Formats: sequence, C-alpha cells, structure tokens
Amino acid sequence: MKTYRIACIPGDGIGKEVIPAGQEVLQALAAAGAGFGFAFTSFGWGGDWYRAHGQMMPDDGLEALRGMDAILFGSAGDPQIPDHVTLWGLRLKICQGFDQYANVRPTRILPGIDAPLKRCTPRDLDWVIVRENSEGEYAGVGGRAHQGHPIEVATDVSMMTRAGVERIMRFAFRLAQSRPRKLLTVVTKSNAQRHAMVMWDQIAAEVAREFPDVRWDKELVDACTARMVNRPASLDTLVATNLHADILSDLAAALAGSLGIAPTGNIDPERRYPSMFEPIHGSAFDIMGQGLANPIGTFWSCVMLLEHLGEHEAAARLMQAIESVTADPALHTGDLGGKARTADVTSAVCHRLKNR
Ligand code: NAD
Ligand code: K
Ligand code: MN
Repeated sequence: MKTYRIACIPGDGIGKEVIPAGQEVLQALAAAGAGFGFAFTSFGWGGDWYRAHGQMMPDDGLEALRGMDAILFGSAGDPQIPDHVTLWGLRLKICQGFDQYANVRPTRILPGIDAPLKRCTPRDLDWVIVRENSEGEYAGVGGRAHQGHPIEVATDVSMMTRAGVERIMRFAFRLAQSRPRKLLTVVTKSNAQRHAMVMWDQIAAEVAREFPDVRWDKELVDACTARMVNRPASLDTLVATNLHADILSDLAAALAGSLGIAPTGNIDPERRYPSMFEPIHGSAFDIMGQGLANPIGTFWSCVMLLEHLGEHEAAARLMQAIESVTADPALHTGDLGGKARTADVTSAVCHRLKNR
C-alpha cells in the first residue's frame, strides 16, 4: 500500500489547533479504506522555536522537508514577534525556497453557509484565484536607510520578471482551460503601475494566443473588488499579483461566508519540490488556544493536497464529508454564527468518512 510522507507545520496560534484536526481527518480517510496511508512528521517551527533558537525554523529546515510528498501548514504569526519576522522566517522561506510559484485559492459557497451577498446563489460564486507567489510586491527587494532621521527612506520594490509572469500566466490559462467555463480574468493595475503591470498585461496577451479556447478579460484590481460583490457570476478563474491576490482572496473568503473556510495550495507545478497546503487564514490571536477555530479551511486544503497527490477519489470523498458537515448549522463554528467547537466539526467529518 502506498504511504504518503506528509510534513506538518502547525506554526502559531490556531495553526496548532487546525493542523492536528487536519491530520485526524486524513487519518480517518486512510482508515476508511482509501487504499493508501500517511506517514506524518510534525515540525515545531514558529514563534516558540524563535523564542528558543532565535529563528523561526532551523537553517537545514528545507532539507528536512525536501523528500516529503507534501506539506500541511498552519499559520505563521505570534503576538510577541513582529509579523514580518514570522512571515519571512517561515512561510515565505518555504514558498520561495521550494519555488512554489503558483498559489491557488478556490472559493465556493459550501452547502448550509449563509453567504453575505444578496441575490447570490452558490451557483453564482465559484472562483479560483491564482496568486503569483514568488515575486512581485513580496520579492523582498528594497531597503531602509537613515532610520529614525527626518530623511529616512524605505522601499519595497515590486519586482516582476518576464519568466516569472510568463509561468504564472501559463498556469492560470491552463487552469481556466480545465474548468467548465474556460474563463479567465487577468487582474491588473497598469493604469498606475506603468512598468511592471504593463509588462504583466502584455505577457497576458501573448500567452492568451496559446489558449484560443479560453475567453479572457482584464480588470483593474480596485474595480475587481466591486465586481466580486456586484457581479460574482461574471468571474471564474482570476490571476493576480502576489499582493493583489492576497487581498482579493480574503475578500472572496468573506463573500463565501468566512475566512475560516478558505483553502489554498502553494504549488510547484513542475514538481521539483514538495508543494504546501494551508488554510488562508492566519494565527487568529483573538480566538487562539480556545478550541474555537473553524477547521474547514484546513480540511479543504487537505482536499487540495489529495488532488495534488493524484488521489482524486479520496479528495472527492473528503469534500463530500465536508459539505455534509457544513450543511448542518449545529456544526457551525463561531465565525459562521454557530456554537460548535473545532473538535465537534473534526469528529463529525471523521464520522461521515467512516460511515458513508
Ligand atoms: P487572521 O486570519 O489570523 O484573523 C482574522 C480574523 O478572522 C480574526 O478575527 C480571526 O478570529 C478570524 N479567523 C481566522 N481564521 C479563523 C478560523 N479558522 N476560524 C474562526 N475564525 C477565524 O488574520 P490577522 O488577524 O490579520 O493575522 C493574525 C496573525 O496571523 C498575524 O501575525 C499575521 O501575520 C498572521 N497571518 C499568517 C498567515 C499565514 O501564515 N499564511 C496568513 C494571514 C495572517
Ligand atoms: K495560513
Ligand atoms: Mn493573506
């Protein structure tokens, strides 16, 4: 029987609550006769590791992950450590170290979830946002000089390369082509950002010629937020820069009901390195350590992980179990207006996997 080696990095805050829940659900799926097993290795990296060792993960951390089939990640962010230290020291180190340049963020309204958009049925909102995950605004290029002086300057340069934009565009067009509507919206800000974003638009038009069956359009990122609210059904697959997609996908999650539901995959499409799956939310300082976190975002991320491994039947089974749980308001956590706890939702999903 095939055994998948999965690295688990709970990280900080509610990551420590939702990642064990994700492992439990994957274990239940394997035990219910999926035809494969999992060997989990957990890494205690994050804020606690930083307090003990002065860094978020060890220098040879990437080496420890390299041979894994996939990585399940919680969140990086600790109330006592600056956010840029935790993010750059752990999550971005892995995303950039393993060149996981495509960040895929699906959004749908799951059964039973009361989405805030009026006049919007689940059929009207079925998006995948493709986030460029290796450069752009989060390239790490920039600097700070004359700190504390009146002439202080600081820059974060949005750096885009032709190779980087071409590969994310090709990925997005291919993904759009694989979906029933074959529709791609290229998000841009080329009216104001007249260098990198103009190149982005040009490359989109070039790559589009390779995909004559994909319909595509362009939208400025600010207008795109309004379009997501006003005309959700006019969107299907979207591709946007690192920063733009980061913001659009939190909006997408909220429009579909809650940040606690939304999944993502940080993918190396060439499969040179392990890909990493995580809920899109962060450490949720306001609810951490109380067993209140919604684990659905992590479970849906596990579905994406299974699909990445080629286990499509198991992925569909887990998604079905998730949807049958969201359909029951008694199993909604606080973010969805319910009273259920992380453990209630987790055991309900496991129970449905056992008794299908
Ligand atoms: P957040 O996602 O942690 O929380 C935003 C709000 O959503 C909070 O009110 C929180 O309670 C709620 N929420 C989020 N996930 C939930 C869940 N599963 N169930 C129920 N409610 C949920 O965002 P933030 O407050 O901006 O950031 C907190 C920390 O997390 C910061 O340090 C930030 O840098 C970090 N962060 C990390 C990642 C990551 O590791 N990928 C992503 C986002 C934020
Ligand atoms: K996360
Ligand atoms: Mn984000």
